[in-house]
Amino acid sequence: MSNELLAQVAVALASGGIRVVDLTQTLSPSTPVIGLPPPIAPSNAFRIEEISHYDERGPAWYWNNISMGEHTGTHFDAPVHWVTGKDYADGYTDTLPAQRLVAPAVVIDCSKEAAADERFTLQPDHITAWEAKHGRIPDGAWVLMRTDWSKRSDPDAFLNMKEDGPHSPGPSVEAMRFLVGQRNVNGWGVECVGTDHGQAFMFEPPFPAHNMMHGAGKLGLASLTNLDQLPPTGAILITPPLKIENGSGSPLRVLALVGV
Ligand code: 23J
Ligand code: MN
Repeated sequence: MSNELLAQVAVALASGGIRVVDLTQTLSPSTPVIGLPPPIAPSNAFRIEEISHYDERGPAWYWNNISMGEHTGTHFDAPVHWVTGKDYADGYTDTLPAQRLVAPAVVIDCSKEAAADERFTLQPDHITAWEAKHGRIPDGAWVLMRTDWSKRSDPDAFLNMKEDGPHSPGPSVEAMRFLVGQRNVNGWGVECVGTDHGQAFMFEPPFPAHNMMHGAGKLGLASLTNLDQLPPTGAILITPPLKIENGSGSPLRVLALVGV
């Protein structure tokens, strides 16, 4: 049976019956990086240096050296990223079960709310209203918060740092408590620079998406784009992070399979 299913998937991929949507932002030196106030240590931006470009340094080849913080651009948050997830032996980039890296996704469209209020906070009510329309969030599914925030191409507008911290949408403590306690999700994904609300440093507990999701062994995806090209249910995400030894996360390519 599963061989037949895969054969059908192969035909659909070849014929365009399954569309592959790229949910990844291009990685460049101007890719925005999360800003945390001193004395908190900063994360390095993406750097790229040419090794050779079909020249005297390497006559027939082009390649680069790259470096960056693990949490740069479109990236994966592993459970051990947060202190609440530190004891998951299978919570590192190199120990996560591969089975969790291909999973269904649901998309909660908050684009109108985020356009009206750049500090829009997702509540459990929004999730249950979504479920009343689209059905219960399936076990093992990613929950993705669409805000159209990725359409902010200017890095300053994307980070939207103000005197009282970043103004960007994200989930409430109660929304995270609901998804972690009442549903069996694979993880939580967003379009903003991090999985938490811009003001989440002031929430109780602080950074609930990180604190509660990773505390429950769940995964995170940040700086996603093209969520407006996904259906509310039915997409399948392919999200393998780099297999960094003892890694807390990594930049990655996120692909969605979508039925046409
Ligand atoms: C470290 C501290 C706070 C936050 C983050 C990292 C992230 O958003 C991240 O990329 O994991 S909020
Ligand atoms: Mn991160």
